[in-house]
Amino acid sequence: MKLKKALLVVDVQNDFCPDGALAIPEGDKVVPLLNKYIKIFAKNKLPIFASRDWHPVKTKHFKDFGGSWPVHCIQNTKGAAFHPKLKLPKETILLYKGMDPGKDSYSCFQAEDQRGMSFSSILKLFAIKELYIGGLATDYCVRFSTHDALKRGFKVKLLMDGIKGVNLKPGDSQKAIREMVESGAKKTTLKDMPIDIYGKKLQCR
Ligand code: VGL
Ligand code: ZN
Repeated sequence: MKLKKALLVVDVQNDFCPDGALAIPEGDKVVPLLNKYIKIFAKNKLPIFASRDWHPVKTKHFKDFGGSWPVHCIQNTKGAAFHPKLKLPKETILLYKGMDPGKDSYSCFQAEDQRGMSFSSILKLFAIKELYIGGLATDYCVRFSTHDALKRGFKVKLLMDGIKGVNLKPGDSQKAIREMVESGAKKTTLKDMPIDIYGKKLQCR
């Protein structure tokens, strides 16, 4: 069966890249790979979503207010901007998450577009059945988004060459990957993509 696919690029923002406020080791390494996935989806006229962690100045998500994290991805700051080398086409659907000052939210299923439409409503509108998920961080937003997607009945392809983790504890990312796969996510890499630049068209309704 051919399922309608979409790409979800998670939180590829300056603060999650080297020199950022919550730097993920080699976080920026995903950028050229994700740009290739973006090109494939754009060529095939399939939806591309890009989320941003988008926090208010005061939130329980931050250490200063009882949470786990240094201050990062404050709305409309350079730290919250996409990595400058990430090439998002103008049709990209932008998602925002983490605006609630009262709680942590890591999943893109708690994200919304600029008009306040939830990610799941948009997926429904486009009749998307399968999500290709990459970005940052493997052990947080990618993990929570993947589990939520699977719980809601979406198929998930995890972009193994397009994810990097925080690893607060060593091995967190490996554990996250193992759990995502156990829950039904399938691993994929760029060279597995049935893409036109490799001589085959991406099959899709
Ligand atoms: C994230 C840590 C803190 C994420 C967000 O999007 O993965 N991680 N805030
Ligand atoms: Zn955050």
